Amino acid sequence: MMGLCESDAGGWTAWPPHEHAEKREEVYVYFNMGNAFGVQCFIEFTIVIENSNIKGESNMNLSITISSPGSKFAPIVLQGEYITQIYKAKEIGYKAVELHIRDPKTINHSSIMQAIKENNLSVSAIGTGQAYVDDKIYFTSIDKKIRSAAVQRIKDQIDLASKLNSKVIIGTIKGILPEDKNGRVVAIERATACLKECAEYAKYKKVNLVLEAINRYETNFLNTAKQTVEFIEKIDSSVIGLHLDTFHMNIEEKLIGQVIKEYSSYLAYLHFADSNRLSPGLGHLNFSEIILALKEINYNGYIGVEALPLPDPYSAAKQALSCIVKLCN
Ligand code: LER
Ligand code: MN
Repeated sequence: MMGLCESDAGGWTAWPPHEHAEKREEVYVYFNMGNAFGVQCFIEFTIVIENSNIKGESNMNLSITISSPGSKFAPIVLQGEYITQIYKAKEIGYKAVELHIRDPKTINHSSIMQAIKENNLSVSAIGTGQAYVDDKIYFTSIDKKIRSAAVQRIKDQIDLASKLNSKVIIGTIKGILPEDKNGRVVAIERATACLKECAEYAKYKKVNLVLEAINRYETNFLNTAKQTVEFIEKIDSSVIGLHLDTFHMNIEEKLIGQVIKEYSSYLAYLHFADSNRLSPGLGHLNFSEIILALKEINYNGYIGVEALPLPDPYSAAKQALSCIVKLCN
């Protein structure tokens, strides 16, 4: 689509309604904008992932979490406007990013894809927890409208993931369970139906979902690797894998390395944070044992650093990278 757009100074707008390369390529020429004029081009492209392995014998890939500002969800290392943070991730030395997005319909896909491409980065996964934390939508809700909104949100994330060639994390959006036994059974059935619908759509879009085990202080639904794997088996979809997070495992599991090995055939994604949710090496988790277990199972998926941005985002991101690279070598 092409357009000639007459406007005022600073008024970048085009008519008829445009979509910034969601479905078509577009070119606009802006004129009569004071002493400025502009040419704007949008072109659809898909990001092709190149493997970005940490040096050493292992085949592990490290990714850093990024989210837009203003979310109540705290353990994200790089917070702020996506494009700036993408450049920062590259500058610090990461080859992949994990993007936490509240609602993909409210962000500019093309400019994010452009920044990812310019920096030769991969997108390991899209984090979806903000939908639960900030918008209160989740799969176990008693309210059909809330459940449908949660499913639709994940479908929108799947659409974006198919362009970014990334996975979609199903974490806190799965929700919580009521206390009574019957209520729990019904809530699990609701979550099952929601996840099945998302999985079917993901399969159609050739996107993989990863289901995260989260500790008991954040949810009472799927806390351990065992519970999560049993649920994955029940859903019975080829596109859902197990997502483990060392911070949650430290609370829920007896031996982290052993659990990684036990469920290796399901393991599709990892979050790394230390016992205190700081970057690896700043708490008391035994990351050499964890890396050893990952090497033993020949894990070749991504490890997303999902840690608090402390003492500051730059130091937290650097600390995680140097700690893990050192342990992998
Ligand atoms: C929640 O604590 C968490 O670990 C996130 O990855 C959830 O999406
Ligand atoms: Mn996590």
